[in-house]
Amino acid sequence: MFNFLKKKLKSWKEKSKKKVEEKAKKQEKEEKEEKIAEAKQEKVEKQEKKIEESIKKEKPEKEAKKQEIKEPKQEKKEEPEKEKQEGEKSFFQKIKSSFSYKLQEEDFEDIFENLEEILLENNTALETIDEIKKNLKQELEGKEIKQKEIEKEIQEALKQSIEKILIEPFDLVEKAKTEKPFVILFLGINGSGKTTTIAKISNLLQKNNLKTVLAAADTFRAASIEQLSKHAEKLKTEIIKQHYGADPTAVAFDAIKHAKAKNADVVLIDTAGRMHTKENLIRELEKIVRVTKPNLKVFVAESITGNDATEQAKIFNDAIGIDTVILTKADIDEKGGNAISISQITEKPILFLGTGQEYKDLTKFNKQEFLEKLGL
Ligand SMILES: Nc1nc2c(ncn2[C@@H]2O[C@H](COP(=O)(O)OP(=O)(O)OP(=O)(O)O)[C@@H](O)[C@H]2O)c(=O)[nH]1
Ligand SMILES: [Mg+2]
Repeated sequence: MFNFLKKKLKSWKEKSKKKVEEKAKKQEKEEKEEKIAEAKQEKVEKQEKKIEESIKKEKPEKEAKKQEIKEPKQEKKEEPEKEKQEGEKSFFQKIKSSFSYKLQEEDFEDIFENLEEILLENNTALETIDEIKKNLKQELEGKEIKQKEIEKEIQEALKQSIEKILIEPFDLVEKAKTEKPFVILFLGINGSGKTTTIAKISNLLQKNNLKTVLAAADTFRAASIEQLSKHAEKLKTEIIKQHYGADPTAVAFDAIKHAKAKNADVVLIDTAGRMHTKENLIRELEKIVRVTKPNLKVFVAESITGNDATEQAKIFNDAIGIDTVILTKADIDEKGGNAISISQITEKPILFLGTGQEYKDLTKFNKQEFLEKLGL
């Protein structure tokens, strides 16, 4: 999962480190040379001053010599010499240990150019890349970076930049207990994994002692009612269905009525992913929302569909308003940029990742785990 992006980001870190390190080393060398030149100049000036002073003193010294007073000249000379040596040593050590590099505008250009390519290649939307770049610059701008820590700092900055975009999800099981029946509407384009995800969620809720009712409100696609019925049978839960072409809103409404009568906890509404036109589909979903007033509208998207998933999320979010996202097929997604883009564009949390075709293949989305998977 997300291995391709992980590998790419690793090489980005190394490349960025190299580039910045080269510049930092050059700057360190220049600074050192400048400081050495300054120190030398200082030394010359001091010596000149000394000579001047000794010339000035010469006259009264000649008179003093007459009195022949012995002075411990040698000892006096040695002490300041030693001090000077130690002073110089610590001075150069100081330059070395305290040197840190401040990223310049051109460094950002280098870092961003490479990063932009990688993120684009990994299904991250342009708008999201801009946000990451903005965050990254904020993290690194003006920061004094020790040479040894360049890679670590760059990695940490990218981690923070993506972390800022991702939203920690809520606990679905706990949330589902806040109302009875708790109504969840699943929406998304055809084939994204809605029906399979409904079965997985029902399984999870049932395992947590919540009674579910499935609503077969995809009355458009042939075989969709059978598909959900099979899941209901396997999961030993109830399903409310009608015939093909029936009004999806009526099916959903019936399921809620049934749940109330049977004291069920959660209603899971399956919807069509395609109708005659996209406008038809959106209008139908709007109607279901108006009538059933779901507690949660879950957008189901495929992790692997490139930038399409993000665009669809935007369309559904603008038209219907989604509360959260489930990203399916993460098990076969090596890229992972969609997770970042969808979070950034919808500003809604990713609740789960679908990680296979079995009921158990549903993993709660976790920001830290996701970042770790990307090697951050
Ligand atoms: N590998 C993998 N396959 C999945 C996952 N979720 C769903 N699928 C598969 O994706 C295909 C489509 O899933 P469905 O649940 O039928 O998708 P849908 O959104 O209901 O499709 P429509 O009813 O046509 O709109 C099926 O073959 C599922 O088994 C997942 O997390 N991982
Ligand atoms: Mg379906």
